[in-house]
Amino acid sequence: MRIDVVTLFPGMIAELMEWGIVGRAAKGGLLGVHTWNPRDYTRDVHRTVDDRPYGGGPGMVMMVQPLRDAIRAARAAAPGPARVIYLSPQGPRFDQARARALAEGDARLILVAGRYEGIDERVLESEVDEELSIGDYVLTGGELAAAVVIDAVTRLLPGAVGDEDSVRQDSFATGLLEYPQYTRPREIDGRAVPEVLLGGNHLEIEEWRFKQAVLRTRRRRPELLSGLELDKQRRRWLAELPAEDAREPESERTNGGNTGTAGERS
Ligand code: 4G1
Repeated sequence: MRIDVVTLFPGMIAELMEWGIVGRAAKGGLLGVHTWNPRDYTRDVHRTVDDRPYGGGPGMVMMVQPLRDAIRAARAAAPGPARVIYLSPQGPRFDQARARALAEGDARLILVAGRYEGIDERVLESEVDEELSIGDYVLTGGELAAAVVIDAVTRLLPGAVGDEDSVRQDSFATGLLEYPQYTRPREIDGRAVPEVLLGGNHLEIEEWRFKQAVLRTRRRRPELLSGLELDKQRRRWLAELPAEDAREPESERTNGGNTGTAGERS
């Protein structure tokens, strides 16, 4: 898959391409990422990329001409359909379903990362096909949002993750949060690994993990349970759970009220 990123800070995207599964996908040719810097499309000696907002007020807006030329250059760089996506707090939330749709679609992606107070509304209207937001908080730029999209989409490309099974079974693919994980040692400060995981009874382990995942999801993210689709086995296991679960220890969900205040015992 080809992904183009229009950004004033291409180094932020280049860094992402060096590491882990995304790095391997890029090196293996599964993923091709190209960056387009509006600064390279400026025409003045100062290479200006920002401009003042009409109406006044604080902050600057991305200058129209360099941004527009960079987006158009990205569009022209390869044939075939492209989706120009502006990462923006005004967009619908980017979630796993959207990641799947982008990974499975035929269109290549052109991700536009904003800076300053964002982009001119008319550039949005004429050059951008859709907007996506990674969440509700203030950022200094759209690059991290673009990185989130690249990461989430890349791991869904066939062959990107070594173990396809882990992609199929992971949280959101199953519709549930993850069950608790344990590794060596068998005991830490008197806290043992649950016995069932040591027994080697794979059906029993699968049942325990499923029930743990449901209990966690019900307590922490109950809204995820509404659309859940289960096979016969899992429907049976679900029916065995108590209607209201015995309280998960608070320490599993929070930091136990530890505010980090020096000298406080939690
Ligand atoms: C108003 C957050 C402004 C931010 C309200 C999630 C945030 C891109 C995202 C902002 C950005 C809220 C995102 C804000 C983002 C222009 C340059 C927009 C950076 C910019 C809640 C600054 N998902 N934010 N404005 O953060 O690009 O994609």
